[in-house]
Amino acid sequence: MARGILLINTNVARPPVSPIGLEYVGEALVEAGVPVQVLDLSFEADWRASLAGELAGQEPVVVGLTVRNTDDCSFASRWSFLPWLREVVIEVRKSSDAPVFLGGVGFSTLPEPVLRATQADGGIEGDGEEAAPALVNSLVKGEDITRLPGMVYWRDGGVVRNPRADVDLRHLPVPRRRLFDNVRYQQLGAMVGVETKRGCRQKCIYCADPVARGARVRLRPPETVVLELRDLLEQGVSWLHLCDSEFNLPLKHAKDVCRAIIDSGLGDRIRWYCYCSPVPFDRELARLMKGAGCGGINFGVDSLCDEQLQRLGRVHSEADVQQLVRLLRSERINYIFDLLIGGPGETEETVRVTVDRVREFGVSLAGIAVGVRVYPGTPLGKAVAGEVIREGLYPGADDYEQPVFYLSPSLGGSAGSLIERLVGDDTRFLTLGKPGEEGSYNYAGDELLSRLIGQGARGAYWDIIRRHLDGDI
Ligand code: B12
Repeated sequence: MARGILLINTNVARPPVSPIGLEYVGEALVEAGVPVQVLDLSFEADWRASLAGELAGQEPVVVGLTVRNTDDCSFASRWSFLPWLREVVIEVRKSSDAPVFLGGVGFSTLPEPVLRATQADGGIEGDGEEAAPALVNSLVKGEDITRLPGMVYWRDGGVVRNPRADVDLRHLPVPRRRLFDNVRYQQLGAMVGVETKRGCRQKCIYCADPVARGARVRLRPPETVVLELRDLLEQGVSWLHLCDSEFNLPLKHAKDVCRAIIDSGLGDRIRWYCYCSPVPFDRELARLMKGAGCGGINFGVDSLCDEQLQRLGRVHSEADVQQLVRLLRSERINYIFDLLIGGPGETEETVRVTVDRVREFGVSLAGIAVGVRVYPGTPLGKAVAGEVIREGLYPGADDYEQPVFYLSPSLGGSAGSLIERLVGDDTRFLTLGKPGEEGSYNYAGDELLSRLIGQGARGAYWDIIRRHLDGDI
């Protein structure tokens, strides 16, 4: 391959998630005139042979791997994907002398630990649309890459991280979405991703989003979102998942995007799912979202106990959530509430209050994750680094190459049995357990979910699990 790049999707979890991040980078590279080759390991039965075949007789300037997930973020399984990524890096090096560079939201969340664990040559932190073409051009010209924004590289055995440069989404061309086989992803039950913005200015103490994407919110013009949706639909892709961390932040943008979809006539031809914050969420938004094809919403509720919500840095209250439930019910919106149990200050009492209120408010479906993933750079990570928090860490936070979790010491070893006791056999609760466990909504390798999809089930994975537990499928 002449002076180009080989992009490899390393996310092989089932049910699958299409590699939107790598596709956006790839389309930007094509736009910049860089020869692009892609290899999607998600579809390769013998990935070593496919990799060797792809590299045979080729001399790419660089090989780019996307690192979407560092692990499954479940305290119950603590399944790290870094050993797998290390294997891919080793395998690439058997067939090529090209440097191996990493990128992706998982990489951007933990750049140094991921680089150390995989021993790749470097990586790009944050947005890839401008950084990847800059990297290839610098390598082609033999220029120094250590000055490029977002570059993460080795120097004298240490890892150096250059400040990130956020792309202005208003000026990006509409991605063509033709580098990866999104139709095949959809056939395997994936909801194909689309973004409407990047960045989040909320201050939730555990969340890595402001770390990985920045705290400045950058909006895509709604018309370009619609053009991308229309193009995907013309290719046969109609099941979608928005990749915004919270679709309703800011509220006006969410409404503008929905109105643009409705005005374009796409609302009843596509079905999409998304994440939302419990506030701000009003009736107008609910109606617009439905009209624009929204099939279900995953709300990051975390807790239904005000003191705990404040400790987590959340801005909503239990009263806001109660009001939200009424609104969702009256507008017949399909939803799940994500609960996060075990943060700093959590006690058996605050957990009991939360579980009781799920029933009292009449919440139709709630997913419970026990144990908070700790990331450096978040308020929680900083409290751990500053030794403000010393207990409740699993394993210790001196080794971020392992997934690190925090669990409030006052719950300690009894958290699992406490949840079992409080929830009983109430099927309105799912738990973030190991992939494939009955009632678990861990999607990183869920055979039951894959089987249900194989039998024709479609939609958000939590919705498929819910319908299965209800005996509908
Ligand atoms: C939407 C979403 C989902 C949807 C996916 C639907 C879909 N079709 O995409 C669903 C609900 C299915 C889902 C599931 C899971 N998810 Co999820 N998800 C997200 C979310 C909100 C968006 C990800 C995304 O696509 N972003 C948009 C793209 C464009 O951005 P990007 O990938 O970062 O790519 C950019 C750059 O990173 C860079 N880049 C990307 N690749 C490369 C490669 C190179 C070489 C370079 C140079 C640059 C580069 O350029 C791109 C463009 O600028 C993120 C949180 C977030 N805000 O990012 C979590 C997130 C990625 N998910 C996460 C997790 C843990 C999971 C699950 C494992 C949970 C579980 N146990 O079930 C599963 C995994 C499923 C799977 N098979 O992978 C974590 C990963 C954290 C970590 N430590 O790695 C995140 C970060 C959320 C969080 N903070 O906890 N998820």
